[in-house]
Amino acid sequence: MKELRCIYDPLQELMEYYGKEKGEKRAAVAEKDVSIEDRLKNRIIDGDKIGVEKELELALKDYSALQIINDILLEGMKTVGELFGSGQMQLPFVLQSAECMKTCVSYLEPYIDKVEGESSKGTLVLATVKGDVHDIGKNLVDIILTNNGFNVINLGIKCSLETMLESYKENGADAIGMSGLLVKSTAIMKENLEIMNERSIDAPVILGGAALNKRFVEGELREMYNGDVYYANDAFDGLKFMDTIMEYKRKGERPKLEIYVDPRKNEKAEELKNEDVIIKSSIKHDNDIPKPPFWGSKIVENIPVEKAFEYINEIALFRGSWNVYKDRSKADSEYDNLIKEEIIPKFNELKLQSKREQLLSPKVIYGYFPCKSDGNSLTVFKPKNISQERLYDEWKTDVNGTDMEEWVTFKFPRQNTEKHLCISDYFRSGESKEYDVVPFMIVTVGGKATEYAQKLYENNQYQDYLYFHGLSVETAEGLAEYWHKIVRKELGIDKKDSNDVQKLFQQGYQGSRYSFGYPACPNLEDNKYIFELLKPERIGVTLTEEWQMVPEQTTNAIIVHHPEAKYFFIK
Ligand code: B1M
Repeated sequence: MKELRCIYDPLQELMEYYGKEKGEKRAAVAEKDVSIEDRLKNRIIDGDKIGVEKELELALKDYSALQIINDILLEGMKTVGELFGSGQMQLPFVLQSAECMKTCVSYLEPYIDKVEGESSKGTLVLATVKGDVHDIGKNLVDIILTNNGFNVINLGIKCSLETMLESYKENGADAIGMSGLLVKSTAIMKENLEIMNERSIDAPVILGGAALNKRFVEGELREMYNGDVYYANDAFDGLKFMDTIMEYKRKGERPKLEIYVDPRKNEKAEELKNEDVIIKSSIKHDNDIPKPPFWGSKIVENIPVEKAFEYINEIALFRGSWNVYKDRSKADSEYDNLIKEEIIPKFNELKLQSKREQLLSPKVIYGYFPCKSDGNSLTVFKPKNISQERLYDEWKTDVNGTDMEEWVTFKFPRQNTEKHLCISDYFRSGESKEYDVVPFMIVTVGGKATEYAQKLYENNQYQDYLYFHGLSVETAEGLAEYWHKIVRKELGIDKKDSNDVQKLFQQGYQGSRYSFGYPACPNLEDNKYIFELLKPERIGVTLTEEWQMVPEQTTNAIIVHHPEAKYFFIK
């Protein structure tokens, strides 16, 4: 029996590991001594869906389908939420519970008596806002809410406010959930709330996503929006706020929500006073300019996916994407065992599957370009009168002996505190006789990866979805790390490269790789200039109207060879 379980559901083992004490106790108690209610509840907590139909059949003798869902299974999900909230349960296992819940509900659905009426606890219209292609955050919210008894109308990505409002009205929904990964998306959310104000729509709104914070949502937005607006840090916050919204709806009242006041507000005002003072950094220009192997750009395909795997940052994957953290209440050794016995094997299994089924196909487009800086700007040059066809290829020319013209100019922000750094400072200025060299790259593993992740989600394979999606995006980042290494080698500046891959993640090399949208060059719109320089449509990468790249498993960078270049923040 145990072997059968392993075939169908290998992670059952992990649940046993994870809930050791509970598991041991249960093993000691014969099945017949545990009530059917507790058995079902435990099934949900353990995420153990194999063969659950038998228990559901048994329960149907005493309860209606709706009673089973609302009074037994949802109680189990409530415990799951509490375990997650207290840090005792990790996200992949929450998703396993949600999968079990989904299996039970699908089994019970035909038994739900139509006259029992609306079975959901409330309805949320959920979408990723205009211009933003980020799917997974919103989908996790959908999974958690749906499997906790709410009806979620998931409108997908890049969703206009019009579509959300139409759906809200049409479905008589109780709230709107907006999600977004980008800083720009936070501005779109604000704009959406302003439009809703203008139209006297005061639907409760829940906002979530990487670039948001409580200060912005429950301070600034709560102050301006005529309805109620909540900041959800994670999917369970979304659940909590839906419960609040429904509770007040039943009472026919509005909650008294406090406006969040930022305790650092005055400090910030002080900082801003200095904003106009521009002082240059003291970056020296006595470094050698490396000689690139070619000028112009080049496409590289057929890169073995294992090369990108070698440069995956496991901490970013396990903790960041898979959300597997060390629980404060457990010993380090338990977490280490979990990583060693379950997470690493999962990682290895997924890498093999991805290679076997060719789910990830690394592609790179990169190039070396002549450039000169001027204050905060960096101008990239191209040979005069070059044809479009030759422009997007290797130029086979010595740029210092050729007539060149300006092509693209980046304007970078400068730190107004600390060292007054600006990316352009790392390059030779216009006064220099020689051109400096700036490499740019766009790397992707996407396309099929996006489709496969979507398929897992649609098949309700929630845990696999989280695992695969995480692997795919971190492989894109690994590919960028790997290609940055190639560029250092080609430029002959790889002498300082650490042999320890872990140290590469902390910039154990000469120079720096900056991605647009990150703190040293926060302007995501500059992606359009990289697109002009590299034309990545040639490897299937496109740009949305809000400057995000499709497929999502894609990243880009400007590479700086200067020995003093390291990451820095523009506040
Ligand atoms: Co990058 N990235 N990235 N990235 N990336 C961010 C988003 C960024 C915030 C990092 C930073 O600056 N510190 C930054 C955006 C800032 C900006 O807009 N300027 C950024 C950038 C700049 C970029 C690129 C543009 C860099 C470049 O190449 N120039 C590039 C863009 C890619 C593209 O256009 N396709 C890029 C690339 C990548 C990778 C491919 C390497 C990878 C995958 C991206 C992806 O998943 N699409 C990646 C990653 C992994 C991140 C971080 C580290 C993690 C994002 C993530 O997947 N989180 C991120 C920084 C961070 O968040 N710490 C960052 C996991 C996901 C499940 O969480 O979506 O937040 P999240 O959803 C949560 C909650 O927020 C909440 O519940 C969810 C589940 O708990 N929630 C809701 C979300 N929506 C909700 C709605 C609700 C309720 C709750 O309503 C009811």
